[in-house]
Amino acid sequence: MRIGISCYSTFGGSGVVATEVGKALAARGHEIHFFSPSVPPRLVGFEDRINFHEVRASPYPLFEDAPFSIALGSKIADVAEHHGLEIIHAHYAIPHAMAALLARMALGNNLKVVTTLHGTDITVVGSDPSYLSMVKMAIRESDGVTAVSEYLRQETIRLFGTERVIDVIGNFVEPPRKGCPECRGWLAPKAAFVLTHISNFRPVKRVMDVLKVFEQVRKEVPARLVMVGDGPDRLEAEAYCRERGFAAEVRFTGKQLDIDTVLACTDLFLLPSATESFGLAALEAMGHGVPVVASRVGGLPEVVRHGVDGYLESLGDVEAMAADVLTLLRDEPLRRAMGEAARERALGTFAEGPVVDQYEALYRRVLGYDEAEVGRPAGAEQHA
Ligand code: GMT
Repeated sequence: MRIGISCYSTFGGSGVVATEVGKALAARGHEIHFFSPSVPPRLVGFEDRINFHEVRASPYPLFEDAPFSIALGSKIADVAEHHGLEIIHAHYAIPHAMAALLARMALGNNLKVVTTLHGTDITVVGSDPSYLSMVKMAIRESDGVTAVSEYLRQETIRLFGTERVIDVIGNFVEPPRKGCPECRGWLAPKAAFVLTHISNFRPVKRVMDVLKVFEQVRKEVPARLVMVGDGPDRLEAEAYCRERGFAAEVRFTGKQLDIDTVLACTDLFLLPSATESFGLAALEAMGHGVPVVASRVGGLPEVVRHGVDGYLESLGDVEAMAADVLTLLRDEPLRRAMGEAARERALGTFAEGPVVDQYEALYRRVLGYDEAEVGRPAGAEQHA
């Protein structure tokens, strides 16, 4: 198949998932065209059948903001026409799904649109009155819609009152690369435990809860906290560590592409988010055999099993989270058993192959490949 993928080029999970799905599809023989304002961080290296199209909205004195959605729709339509794209897969509804629908219109309906809902495109921004009608329209008009968890599927139905079929296709992790033996020494003294948090430091991630949990833990056991990522709440977080006198025990690394190296040095992962449709960062930690302590919100219970791969506590209950962390740090056999269960779950239930199979099956369904042997678009034979 010839497939377009539009996504954000930030470090966020939706861009990561879109890039990894595209790479896996290319490895299976499909032709992939990525659309984004810049190269997504995980799209490194030169690989066969992978193409990248930079999307730029030209400025004009009349525009308050250059209209990115129109530039994206235009680029998709152009590439679809000249490269014979059959499908455009929009990751994150705003504005990718609307731009894909515009491109489909421009092409006289000669393009199928699949939209993957990732979370805040529904739960936070999507339900904002300034976007609601358009997100609703995108869900209704896409040829296929997926949500990354059952929670997100149900939230979409609740918030948008849609009756359309939404397939749940979860996220995945690849087996982690080996860590770097010296790195642990850079992060913590020999006897200290390493706790890690990875996010975009937006209010929804509740980074102050991460610090409050750590503040309690450090009083009981030697530990270091690694804060990976960047975003609006970083300054407040750094100031808090200084004011409370434990700044030397917290390392703010900023954005990191190589999270495998950090996770390979980690004893426990913290994710106390206000909401999380899936929690890809938690799954990535689990892939490294790292147990997770998180809030019991959104789709997190579909990823982390309470008492098996880690612990889930009520939103904002930093006391309970700190107690869980201490239980795990003080009981090495328990920590190892939970880490092993987490690794098995991540690399088994959330393995790449079955997830990519589901996306491929969805594309075939929207293209009608399974119904009609005759009249399939040219080039489809090798994937029949
Ligand atoms: O948090 C965001 O708004 C960013 C978004 C993203 O682009 O990474 O995250 C969402 O998509 C991820 C990938 O599917 C999920 O793992 C995250 O749980 C989800 N974030 C939220 O629901 C807060």
